[in-house]
Amino acid sequence: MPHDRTDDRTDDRLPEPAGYDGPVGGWGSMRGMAQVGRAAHPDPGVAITLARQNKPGGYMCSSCAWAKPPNPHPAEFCENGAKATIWDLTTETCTPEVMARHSVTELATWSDHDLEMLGRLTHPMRYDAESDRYVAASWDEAITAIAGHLRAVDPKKTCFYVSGKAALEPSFLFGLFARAYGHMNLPDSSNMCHETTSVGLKQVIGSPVGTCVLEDFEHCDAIFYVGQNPGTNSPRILHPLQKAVERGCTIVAFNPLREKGLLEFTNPQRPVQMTIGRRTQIADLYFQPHPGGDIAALTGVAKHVLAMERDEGGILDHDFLREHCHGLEDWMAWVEATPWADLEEVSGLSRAQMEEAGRVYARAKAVMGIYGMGLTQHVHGSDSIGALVNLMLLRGNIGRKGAGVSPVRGHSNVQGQRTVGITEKPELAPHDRLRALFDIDPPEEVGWNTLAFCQAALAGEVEAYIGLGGNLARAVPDQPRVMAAWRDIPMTVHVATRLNRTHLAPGRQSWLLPCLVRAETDLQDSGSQQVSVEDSFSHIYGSIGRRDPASPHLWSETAIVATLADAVLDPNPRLPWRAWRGNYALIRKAIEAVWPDEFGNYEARMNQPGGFYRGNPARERDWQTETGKAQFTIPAGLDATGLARGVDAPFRLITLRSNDQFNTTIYGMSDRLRGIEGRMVVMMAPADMVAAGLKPDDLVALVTDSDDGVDRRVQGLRVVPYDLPRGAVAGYYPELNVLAPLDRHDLASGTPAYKGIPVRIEA
Ligand SMILES: Nc1nc2c(c(=O)[nH]1)N[C@H]1C(S)=C(S)[C@@H](COP(=O)(O)OP(=O)(O)OC[C@H]3O[C@@H](n4cnc5c(=O)[nH]c(N)nc54)[C@H](O)[C@@H]3O)O[C@H]1N2
Ligand SMILES: Nc1nc2c(c(=O)[nH]1)N[C@H]1C(S)=C(S)[C@@H](COP(=O)(O)OP(=O)(O)OC[C@H]3O[C@@H](n4cnc5c(=O)[nH]c(N)nc54)[C@H](O)[C@@H]3O)O[C@H]1N2
Ligand SMILES: [Mo]
Repeated sequence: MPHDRTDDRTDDRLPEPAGYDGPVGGWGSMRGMAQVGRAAHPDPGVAITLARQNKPGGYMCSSCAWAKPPNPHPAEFCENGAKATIWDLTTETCTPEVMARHSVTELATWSDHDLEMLGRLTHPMRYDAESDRYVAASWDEAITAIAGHLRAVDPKKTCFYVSGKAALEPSFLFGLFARAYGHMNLPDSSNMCHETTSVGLKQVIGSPVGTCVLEDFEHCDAIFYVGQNPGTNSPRILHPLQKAVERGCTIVAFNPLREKGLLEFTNPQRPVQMTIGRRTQIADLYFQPHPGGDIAALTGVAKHVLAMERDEGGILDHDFLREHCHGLEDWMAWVEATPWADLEEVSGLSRAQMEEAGRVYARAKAVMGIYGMGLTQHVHGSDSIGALVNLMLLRGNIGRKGAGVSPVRGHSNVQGQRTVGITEKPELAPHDRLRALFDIDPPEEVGWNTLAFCQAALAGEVEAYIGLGGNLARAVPDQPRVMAAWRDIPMTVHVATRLNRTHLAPGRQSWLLPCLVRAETDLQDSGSQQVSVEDSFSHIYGSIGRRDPASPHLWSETAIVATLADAVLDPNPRLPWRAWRGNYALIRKAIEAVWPDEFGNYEARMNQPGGFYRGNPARERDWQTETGKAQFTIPAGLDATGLARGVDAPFRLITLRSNDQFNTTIYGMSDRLRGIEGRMVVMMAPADMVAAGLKPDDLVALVTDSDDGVDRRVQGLRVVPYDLPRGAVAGYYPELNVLAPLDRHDLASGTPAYKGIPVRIEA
């Protein structure tokens, strides 16, 4: 039977869960920005950049991938977008002199926060094994050495990684360079993130990306909000959510943790609210499933919708189901055969709760399904997306106004990188057109994604790694094992803005290539350059930087990629790397030539207010699936963790983000919205603490429950009582990446199961 948590909440013998009394926006968010501002010592011009942030003709925030509305607020940025800009525009510099003072072995003992606090990288640097230090080098030296190595090794044993920040122009060139050179080993940060969407959503509706646009928020009557934390990870979504709520839209949240952003919000853009402190309650219904309980929970909701159809009729959209869907009968038979007791046991919700959500769903004319990492980062993540889509299909909630599925993307251009060819799968890139346009011969076998690359590194099969941003050896599962293997890679190259832990596992030859951030002026032969990015709603925007670069030695990502490609590849007049480097409009012309339908009139349209929409067939109910229809899914298992209750480890660990970090970039130690200070913590249900004889602030170790012989443990974690279901524990990424086994991942897409890790607690 599901555990009734209301008893816990009223039981005053239990420790009081941590929490935050203030609202999400409002003055608290202002203070959060100011703290990072003080610590990061930004350039005084940062205020001007913030005023232009996310507006036409301005600079597009490099933090999350939320939309940039056509009619922006006076200050169209959030607490965490401001932090990202302030962080990028620090006046602190990590020069060769600074690096001369610390060996790499010493730096490896520093925290992630302290490493990045050294400031912006200013010079190209080479790792010198003898002194165990990074030392200054010239660009010429770096390019010559890197190109020499690449020309000497088997391209199929090299890897070009992209973290989701790099804009469309450098990403397109990077993918083209890889294919011309001879490989498709193009892992992307999205392999750890929304790859589940790229594969799982594609399977069921034929689209690897969401079907919603910003206007849908003005027309929906209900939003099912599953496994995403808007207050921290996409705060600007709170504006349309707030407006929707004020219009009468019902928000139904599914999240094991009570997340402040989903509970209430004060809009810092509305001065009246700021002064009188009026808060909008966001979620009307807040359900706390077990980690991995969503397949069962959403199936329970659907089961009730089917029951309502039987009892009342007129609930299902029969025309839509007949014309547009495949697999309904089989799926219905499976739902009928799945007992409520199983759905309750696995989801952790009561039948009454699932029925309540079912009634909201059935009464709403248009429903949006919004989701994030709580759905994607599971062993059955793709099936979890399938379960959400099953529910949406019942009433034709895909492909019409105010309805649809909306994955909230991570990095600011992570979706766009896929659009312009960053993929290890040949069928996802138009190779025929690439052949015809550029006279190259792209390989036709599948390359490495992040998982395959880690496995290749562990097997000692990698000859060279180039990272266009990111902190890959810190972000992956089984982090210490993978990091140790990196040191054996013959050459590692990092295009980066700040020092991070991956740089401290230098390969036998290793280079740091410092680049501009998006807010900085990018001057090339033809003048100051723009770049462009794509958001979660498939809208593409131009972005221009106007701050002075942190150092005169910085190159843009585009210049670095183009120069390297030019040095590595044999001359080919169809690949004018130097001209591309000199004028990014020519790169956009090339992108337009490859994808004319999506990018027609690119140059002119990217600067229009709200950017331009590249279209999505599923939004028009054109289903590019195997059957040509939207597909009902019967999941491989009811429990998305793939674990068995009562048999596997007693606790399921969720690793997630605090309000003071952007992935592995740690701005500070305070998780304001959860009322938690410090990062080495484990959040636990008060009743579980009592059952285990633990008190707040006790120190414990988490140990992964696995039988593969690897000892995965993290010690010194402070116990924090928190409002989450019994049996669930939570803590911060990347400190807990030690605990995630590499071989636990979404079965369809390889996305690591960073949520629902089986763990034990030891004193
Ligand atoms: N400020 C800031 N913004 C960011 C980032 C950042 O680090 N900082 N990172 C960016 C990136 S790359 C990404 S991908 C996104 C990530 O944004 P999110 O998708 O919000 O990612 P997480 O912080 O991992 O939080 C996942 C949420 O899912 C919940 N959850 C965990 N397990 C389950 C489950 O089994 N079921 C359900 N229903 N919920 C669950 C957690 O409690 C948490 O609220 O944010 C992007 N934006
Ligand atoms: N346990 C656990 N692990 C996770 C996750 C989780 O929820 N739990 N989430 C996963 C997810 S969703 C993601 S997306 C990955 C993130 O993985 P990555 O994208 O690889 O990591 P980031 O922390 O975003 O990378 C930060 C580094 O990027 C560099 N950088 C910053 N800005 C720029 C720039 O403008 N240009 C260039 N060239 N470099 C720049 C800086 O050097 C900085 O140190 O982590 C994954 N790992
Ligand atoms: Mo992500």
